[in-house]
Amino acid sequence: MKIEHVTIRQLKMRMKSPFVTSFGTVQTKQFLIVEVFDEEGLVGFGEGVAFEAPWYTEETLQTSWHMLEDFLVPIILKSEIGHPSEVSQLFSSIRRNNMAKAAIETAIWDLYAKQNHISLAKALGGKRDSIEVGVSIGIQPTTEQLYEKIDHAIREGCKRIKVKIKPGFDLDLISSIRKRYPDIPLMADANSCYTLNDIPLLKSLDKYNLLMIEQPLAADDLLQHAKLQKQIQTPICLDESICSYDDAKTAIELGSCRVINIKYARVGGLTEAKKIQNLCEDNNIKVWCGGMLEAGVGRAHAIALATLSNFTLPGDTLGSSHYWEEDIIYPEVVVKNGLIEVPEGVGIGYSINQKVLEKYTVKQKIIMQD
Ligand code: OSB
Ligand code: MG
Repeated sequence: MKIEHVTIRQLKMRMKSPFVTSFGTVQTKQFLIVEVFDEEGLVGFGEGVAFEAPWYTEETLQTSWHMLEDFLVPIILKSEIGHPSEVSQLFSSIRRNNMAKAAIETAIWDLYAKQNHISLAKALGGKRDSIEVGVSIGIQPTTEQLYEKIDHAIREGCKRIKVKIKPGFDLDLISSIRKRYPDIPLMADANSCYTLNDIPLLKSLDKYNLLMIEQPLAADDLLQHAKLQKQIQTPICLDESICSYDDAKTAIELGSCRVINIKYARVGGLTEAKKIQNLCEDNNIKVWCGGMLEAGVGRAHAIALATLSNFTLPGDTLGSSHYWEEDIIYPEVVVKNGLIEVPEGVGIGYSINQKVLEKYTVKQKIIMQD
């Protein structure tokens, strides 16, 4: 395929409630939507999910825009692409910047699926017609508010509950949740806020029967995670540490984790995400699909990814209305009894609500072949 032109948009949308982690808070969410057009006028959509500040990875909204405009889009416009799985290779001269790469790589996957009249899930080799959903609850101002969120998630049928922890909001928090909800499938996400000095604390979490603890240590601490996993029973799930297939391979070889949270954006796109899920499948590492508080386009890509065979655990991919008053896609993503039905339509399987898209666009640029 040949890409005829590309549009990059920056959108600004307000989330229903702020999302707080050990390092940052997001409420007004700015993100990118990339549209790739072929010569017939078909269009594929991708979402750039980097936040405004680099607390989750080193990328930001602005670095993504810069990478796309000045490097990634020009490469795409001058290439003949046989299959979307070739795109990450085209970007091999550009280091990291995975979320920027994923924004356009996923758009090309969507376009490819549309050109071939199949769903993105099918194009990826997906095996499921529905996916299981969990909830990720940010740090709450009070324990009462946290309980309210948990109660709500249980009522909605969420298949597992993840709570964010940070120093000072960890042991007592988990202990009181367990007292109140002895049997819920519960896990904790630390977003890298502990060090090996916290081994005693992390060990004492073992008695609360957590499904896993997500990213307890720093993103580049694969060796330390391996040391920690030897000393705690709770399975470690890596998130920020896994930015590529090679990272996953190293982590598995070292024994740094038993579970991986795969986010296509963090690893540079759907092709790399698929390679990681295959590697994990061959090595008995469980995986699930993480979230980046996406709007509809990014959410649709995550849903398609989660149909692959090794995504056996519920992901952080709730419905549109959990995050937004109105989404940029229709129909919106809906969760029923903790499940999302995978759409059967072509490409991402959801249509773009052009009016809503325009309404929240704060900046846009069309880049043509020269
Ligand atoms: O660590 O998984 C994370 C949100 C933003 C950045 C990092 C993370 C998260 C979440 C929420 O946990 C996932 C979601 O609901 O989209
Ligand atoms: Mg995480």
